[in-house]
Amino acid sequence: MKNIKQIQFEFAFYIYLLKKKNKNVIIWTNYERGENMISSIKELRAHLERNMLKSSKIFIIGHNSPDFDAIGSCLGLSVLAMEYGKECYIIINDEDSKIEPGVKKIIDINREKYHIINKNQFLSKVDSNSLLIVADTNKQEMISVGDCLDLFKKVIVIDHHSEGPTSIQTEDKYISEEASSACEIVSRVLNGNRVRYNPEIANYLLAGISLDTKRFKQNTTSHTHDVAEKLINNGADIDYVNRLFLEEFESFCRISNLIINGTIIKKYSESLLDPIQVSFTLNRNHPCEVYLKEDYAKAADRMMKFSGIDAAFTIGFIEPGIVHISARSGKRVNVGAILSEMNGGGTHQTAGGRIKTNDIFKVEKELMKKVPIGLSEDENIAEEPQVIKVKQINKMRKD
Ligand SMILES: [Mn+2]
Repeated sequence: MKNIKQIQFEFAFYIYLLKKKNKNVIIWTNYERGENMISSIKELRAHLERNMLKSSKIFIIGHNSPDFDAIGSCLGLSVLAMEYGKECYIIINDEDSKIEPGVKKIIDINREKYHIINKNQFLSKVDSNSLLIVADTNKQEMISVGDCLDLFKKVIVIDHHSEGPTSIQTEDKYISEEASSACEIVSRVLNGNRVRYNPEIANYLLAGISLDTKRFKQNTTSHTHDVAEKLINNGADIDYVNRLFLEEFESFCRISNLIINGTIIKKYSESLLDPIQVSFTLNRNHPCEVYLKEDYAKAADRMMKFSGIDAAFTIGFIEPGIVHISARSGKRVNVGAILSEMNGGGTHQTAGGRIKTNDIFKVEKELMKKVPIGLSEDENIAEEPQVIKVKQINKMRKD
């Protein structure tokens, strides 16, 4: 019987012979977790070409809460699919409020042109000869169609993160941990195939690389710089890319200001060890300030990250005369039940509401009174909820 070393040697020798004869071979190497991998960009290009041409429809997806690298690599892959004349869709299933502003801008601009769809729309389009390409992640739980992988004839993964126990099981993986980003890999595929792409796509690919290398300060190789040069030659505008990042910074400042300048935390139960704590955020310095609806949702999400907060409400104007409430909670407070009493509603953990008024403080007061509606009867509810934390309320309300 042959041992494994002999088999490996013979295998390598046959590959060598085939390559010498100039045959286009795909090498399947045995990965440490026993899965097959595509081992070079050249093979990836051939592999993508063959599988894209064979498929009836191509679906492309990045990780949930896509960043610049995820959206940039998805758009780059769409360009390739369109080059082959294929029906192609990008699946993005996140709520708008969960997507960073710079990324959301890219999605909004390209929704029509690159057929960006959600999971429900995908379910109505997928057929038995569909291809899925996953970019910028290899983990099943990180993609919104992770529970529908059986619907695809083939799944190809293109990523630069290490694999783990929840990695997608497929024989078609190109994972290069040396690559700075998924956008770097996709750019190399496009450049190698001499696919023509417009300056906008070059911008998005450069933004992805720029994000994952912390602006070319980390994880770069000669490939990264080579690809960046080619993207710039193809019309990428560094100024535009910088402005995309600035948009995220501005949104971060807006939300942080809202939280820092206007959060009260109240204790709603008498339990000493594990009291129910609810935060109320509104701009107490400039109560009439108008924010985006997404800003309130993000502020509430951010408050929930602090341990000890069981529910978070953010309150503010979305236009003059209309006050919006965004609410998030863990297990102990039913914010949907509370907000259904305030012209809104939602689920146990996520809810919202809007009220026509100019008196935002009255809305807050009313909301504070309604919190016990969302608490379980077993809780020892305090009669007068105690304020345990007030953040930097510099100026008091004038009227
Ligand atoms: Mn990435």
